Amino acid sequence: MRILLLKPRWLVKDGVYRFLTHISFEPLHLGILAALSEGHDVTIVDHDWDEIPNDRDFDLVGITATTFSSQRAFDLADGFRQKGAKVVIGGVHACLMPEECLQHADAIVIGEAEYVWPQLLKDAATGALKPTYQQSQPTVMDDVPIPRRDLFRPNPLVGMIQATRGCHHTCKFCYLPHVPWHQHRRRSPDKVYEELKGMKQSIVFFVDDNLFVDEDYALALCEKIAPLKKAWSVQAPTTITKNLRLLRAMQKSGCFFVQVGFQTVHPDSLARAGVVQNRVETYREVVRRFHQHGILVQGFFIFGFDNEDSRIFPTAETCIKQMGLEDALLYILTPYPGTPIYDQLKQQGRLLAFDREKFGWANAVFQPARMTPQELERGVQSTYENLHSFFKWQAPRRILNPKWLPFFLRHPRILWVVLQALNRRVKILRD
Ligand code: B12
Ligand code: SF4
Repeated sequence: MRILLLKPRWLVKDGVYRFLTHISFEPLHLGILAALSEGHDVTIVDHDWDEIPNDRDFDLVGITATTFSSQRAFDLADGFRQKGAKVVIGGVHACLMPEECLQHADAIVIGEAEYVWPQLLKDAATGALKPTYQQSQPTVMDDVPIPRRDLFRPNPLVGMIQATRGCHHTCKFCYLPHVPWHQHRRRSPDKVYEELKGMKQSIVFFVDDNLFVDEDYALALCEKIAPLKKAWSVQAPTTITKNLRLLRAMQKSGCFFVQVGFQTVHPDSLARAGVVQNRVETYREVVRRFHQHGILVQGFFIFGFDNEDSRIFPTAETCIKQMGLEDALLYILTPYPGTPIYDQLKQQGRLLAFDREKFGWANAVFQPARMTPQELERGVQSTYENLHSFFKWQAPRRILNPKWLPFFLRHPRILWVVLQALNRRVKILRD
């Protein structure tokens, strides 16, 4: 069969990530599906960077959908079905809203795909597609094939890789704790080493939900990959900074940058969000310990919890400035179907009807308890602007610091991305 695997556009104009035009994130999910499609003619298209191949015919089109890209996924699915292709939708949105996805697809895959995709292909080839496919058990990580990176557009700067899936935390805004495949699963360090060795990029980003659930595993992984001398980055929880041995191993193996989900600077918000692993009073120390080990830190912060009024913005700004971070990404709480926060807001009649493009954590899609939606958006926008100039003035000191200058000189393209980030303009407010 001629198969098209398609990722709809993610990046939005003036969005938080728009400045990352020099990093084309590799669509790992599509690369994995391609690796499981032996014997078929497979094309991968990432609409953030590639054109939709409307001039070609395909027998089967597989589309990955997140909540915020779901409308674009449906439009593409409808178009391909009109042209006669069979369409399969998978990805996080297919597991959160299967019925909705089925209205635009001949079949959907709920959750992980490793064990059902080969059967789905056989069914498609014989005209016997079933509407729904779902694995009876979570994927064993050593069964995940190496993604077909040869089908990705050339991406010399940053490669993506996954060592683990799942997370043991229960943040109330996250869908992961509520799906059957949430438990933490690990690939053997040997397999990760082999995949990493085959990647041509010298900088890699681990896309794991939470690589550090088992700190002994994380330590073993760092020790295994250290000889490859890759520079790597990952999302990391605040809790690992208690483990100095692990931090040292991360440093020695090339970790240069972590994104940390501090989530909020307000203890009441942490409690409401179910983020039991964070303590506001430790934030400065958390950043300091990463820095001690040569690791740069970007913080994630969410605004809009029910205890917050507009005083949260100056409080957060002051706290974030004192933390010593290199950068911060600010998000507006976004209730995704399948999360307790969504259920609560729905029950209270506080969900506002908005198109799916607004579900990218940059718009108020619900009625906040102590602010208007506009106050919430304006507050995040102005905090962004204030912090942006703060980080911009701090950056030269960091870049020229003897701890990090050699790294930037070795990786001038990363320096270029940092400079782009410093010039980014984030637009939260609605047009
Ligand atoms: C890397 C990443 C990013 C990167 C880039 C991603 C990219 N363009 O490729 C960046 C940093 C840019 C990013 C940004 C955002 N992200 Co993000 N990101 C991820 C992350 C960590 C990894 C994605 C990945 O590669 N996974 C590895 C693959 C192999 O796993 P998978 O996608 O689950 O695929 C499996 C199955 O789902 C299935 N499958 C998937 N697609 C398909 C398609 C078909 C046809 C089939 C059959 C099966 C199938 O098969 C795969 C193998 O089993 C995920 C979390 C995660 N660990 O998945 C979040 C995640 C996708 N991001 C999310 C969000 C919300 C965002 C942001 C909106 C904000 C934020 N909070 O970060 C922004 C949006 C950007 C924008 N609009 O400007 C959410 C989406 C939730 C939702 N309901 O839609 C996730 C799930 C995180 C979470 N826990 O909530 N992100
Ligand atoms: S730590 Fe991250 S992945 Fe784990 S439940 Fe919380 S938000 Fe989800």
